[in-house]
Amino acid sequence: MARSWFLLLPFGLIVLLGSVAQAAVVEHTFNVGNLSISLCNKTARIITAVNGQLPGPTIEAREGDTVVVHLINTSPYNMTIHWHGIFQRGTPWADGPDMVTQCPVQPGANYTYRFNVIGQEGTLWWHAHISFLRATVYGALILRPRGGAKGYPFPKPHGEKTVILAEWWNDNIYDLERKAFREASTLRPADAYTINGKPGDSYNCSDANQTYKFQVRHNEKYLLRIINAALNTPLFFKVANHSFTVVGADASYTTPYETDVVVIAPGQTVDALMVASATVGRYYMAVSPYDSANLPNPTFSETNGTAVVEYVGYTGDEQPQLPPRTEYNDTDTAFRFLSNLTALVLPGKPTVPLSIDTRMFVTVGLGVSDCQPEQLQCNRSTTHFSASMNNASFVLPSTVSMLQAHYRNKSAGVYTRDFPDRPPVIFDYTSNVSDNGTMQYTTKSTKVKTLCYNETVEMVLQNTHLIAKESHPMHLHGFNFFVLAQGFGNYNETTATPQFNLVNPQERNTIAVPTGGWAVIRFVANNPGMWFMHCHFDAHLSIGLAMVFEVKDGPTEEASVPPPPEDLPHC
Ligand SMILES: *[C@@H]1O[C@H](CO)[C@@H](O)[C@H](O)[C@H]1NC(C)=O
Ligand SMILES: *[C@@H]1O[C@H](CO)[C@@H](O)[C@H](O)[C@H]1NC(C)=O
Ligand SMILES: *[C@@H]1O[C@H](CO)[C@@H](O)[C@H](O)[C@H]1NC(C)=O
Ligand SMILES: *[C@@H]1O[C@H](CO)[C@@H](O)[C@H](O)[C@H]1NC(C)=O
Ligand SMILES: *[C@@H]1O[C@H](CO)[C@@H](O)[C@H](O)[C@H]1NC(C)=O
Ligand SMILES: *[C@@H]1O[C@H](CO)[C@@H](O)[C@H](O)[C@H]1NC(C)=O
Ligand SMILES: *[C@@H]1O[C@H](CO)[C@@H](O)[C@H](O)[C@H]1NC(C)=O
Ligand SMILES: *[C@@H]1O[C@H](CO)[C@@H](O)[C@H](O)[C@H]1NC(C)=O
Ligand SMILES: *[C@@H]1O[C@H](CO)[C@@H](O)[C@H](O)[C@H]1NC(C)=O
Ligand SMILES: *[C@@H]1O[C@H](CO)[C@@H](O)[C@H](O)[C@H]1NC(C)=O
Ligand SMILES: *[C@@H]1O[C@H](CO)[C@@H](O)[C@H](O)[C@H]1NC(C)=O
Ligand SMILES: *[C@@H]1O[C@H](CO)[C@@H](O)[C@H](O)[C@H]1NC(C)=O
Ligand SMILES: [Cu+2]
Repeated sequence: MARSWFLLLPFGLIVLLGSVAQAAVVEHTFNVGNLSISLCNKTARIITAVNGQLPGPTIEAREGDTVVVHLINTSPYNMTIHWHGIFQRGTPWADGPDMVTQCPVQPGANYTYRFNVIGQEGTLWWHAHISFLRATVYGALILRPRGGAKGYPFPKPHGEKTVILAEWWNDNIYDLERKAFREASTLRPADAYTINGKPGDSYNCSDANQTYKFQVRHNEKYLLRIINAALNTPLFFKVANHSFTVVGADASYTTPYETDVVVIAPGQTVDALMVASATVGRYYMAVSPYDSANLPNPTFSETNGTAVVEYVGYTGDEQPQLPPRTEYNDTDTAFRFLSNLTALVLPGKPTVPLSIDTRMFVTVGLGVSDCQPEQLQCNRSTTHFSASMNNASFVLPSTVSMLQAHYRNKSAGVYTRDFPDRPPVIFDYTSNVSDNGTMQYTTKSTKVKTLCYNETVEMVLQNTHLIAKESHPMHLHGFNFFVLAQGFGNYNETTATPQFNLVNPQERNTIAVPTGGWAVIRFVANNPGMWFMHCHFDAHLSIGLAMVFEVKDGPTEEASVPPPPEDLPHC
């Protein structure tokens, strides 16, 4: 336990809570395999799922616990699991992204993920981090305070409800992805949005089993743990006749924020209190898409997913009420919600770094590139989509994981240390053409940004408008970051700096960079390893909207990448 004690020290939070609760080991076996399911279709089909469940099992732990998950892959596909939002300090081999921190667990093989939950409380989740299989391989990861629910920085709710939002395709998602890759085409929109694995009855699914039901008691207060597990779609979330008090996001407590709509991008979580204060009855909970591209003919599914909130004691059979619809292109509502959250400042919690060692300005967006050799059905006479950060379009290595190459000090042929701090060309990022095309044409590479242990980083994320402007949900592995400011248009340091929130900026692991706009984030590189940063739209990640931070070892053994676990999969 020597390592754990060292890791505890920087976190005054734990000292503050001063609980005598024993740290426990939370152990699960995840059998990833075929599940035959009939969802919104009388004909059953086979999906990939954990322990035959959709969503997969919920992991519940307390701050300070150790989580151990034995992954047994009986599916036909290569598999890895990512523990989204967990810092993995001291356990970088357990992070999970395919070919970044590990080779995949091949069909018939197994691997044990082991990590400690240190200094984190709130709602996180886990999901497959290989191909598009997270469409059906996902679940909640709930972190309670050491002393349990009485340790919340808000009055203990009467109950808690996990609300996992996702997208559902009627076809095999792996096959859809391979097809899109071979043809260099885009994935078609989902057939349904789901709440806790069920689409609800706005989709011609007459079967009552297709609607998830939440039971509540009149006047009781519930903590909703909302997770957006959708592959490609930010969502508006509402419950008819009810409003929310947001108390957390991405497992960081927030200043209580009152709202009747929650806006949540893929990869994000929101903890919100909801009082069952309406008339005893039945109400729809509904999710509908936020299409930040605001295209005249939206390419996404315009339907919405529903669940039912039913009051105990209600005996009627009226059709529940729907909440008022949020327009798919309502960027004002999205920005109001996403930009207004602030952190709940608690003694002992890390605060925003004020001195910066490394400043990066990173453009994020779409472009075009040549067909790759493996894209056999790619039409070579037409250009096709690519995505990039600072015009570098990321591809995964194929022979060894980046963390293995880093650990063995053998990066040659696996990655290069030249991820740029600036884009190659400065132009009007709100324009849909770059001055000479340089920012539109991208080439594939595996570039990392190397950081010294403990370096502080400020990154301006600037969305571009090339091909399309969109709100890209940028997710960083291994760290939370502080969001100092965000806005629309081109980032202007002179006007943005005075807006920086250095007092109580929201802390997140995924930032929905405003569409056609920018966001400024800061983090401390106090976690040695290889940490993926990428758009949490799988449709963009797969075409290169990613980079990796290589964080060097610190001065002590505890601040160094440990040897890999014995069962780490080989390629
Ligand atoms: C799982 O389903 C696939 C079809 O999607 C099938 O080819 C395979 O044999 C099944 N595997 C098992 C173990 O049933
Ligand atoms: C339902 O499943 C059948 C058999 O797989 C398929 O032919 C049909 O298109 C599906 N219906 C929908 C609405 O996806
Ligand atoms: C996990 O894999 C190892 C090595 O192949 C094997 O010996 C072991 O039986 C497997 N365990 C399970 C539970 O499948
Ligand atoms: C439901 O089915 C009807 C008739 O088959 C069709 O017109 C309608 O578009 C369907 N609605 C949805 C949301 O799929
Ligand atoms: C609905 O679910 C229940 C319980 O799982 C099951 O007994 C019943 O057969 C299902 N109904 C249909 C139409 O699938
Ligand atoms: C959900 O979709 C239906 C149409 O299928 C629409 O009538 C309703 O307004 C939508 N509700 C929300 C909350 O978006
Ligand atoms: C949203 O789209 C509708 C048409 O689909 C359009 O009338 C409206 O102006 C758009 N709103 C914004 C804010 O662009
Ligand atoms: C939230 O942000 C918007 C700007 O987008 C601002 O107008 C509004 O007053 C802020 N406050 C609240 C409580 O929404
Ligand atoms: C585009 O402009 C940049 C400078 O603005 C220059 O470095 C680059 O070579 C130009 N590229 C092409 C293809 O003209
Ligand atoms: C890393 O930063 C922390 C907080 O500023 C400091 O306490 C620690 O001594 C630093 N460690 C190293 C090796 O610089
Ligand atoms: C940034 O804002 C300042 C103050 O409004 C203005 O003078 C300057 O021209 C702007 N810079 C750019 C590059 O637009
Ligand atoms: C599965 O992983 C192995 C090891 O990395 C790799 O050789 C193989 O090509 C992968 N299979 C697929 C279908 O991607
Ligand atoms: Cu994106």
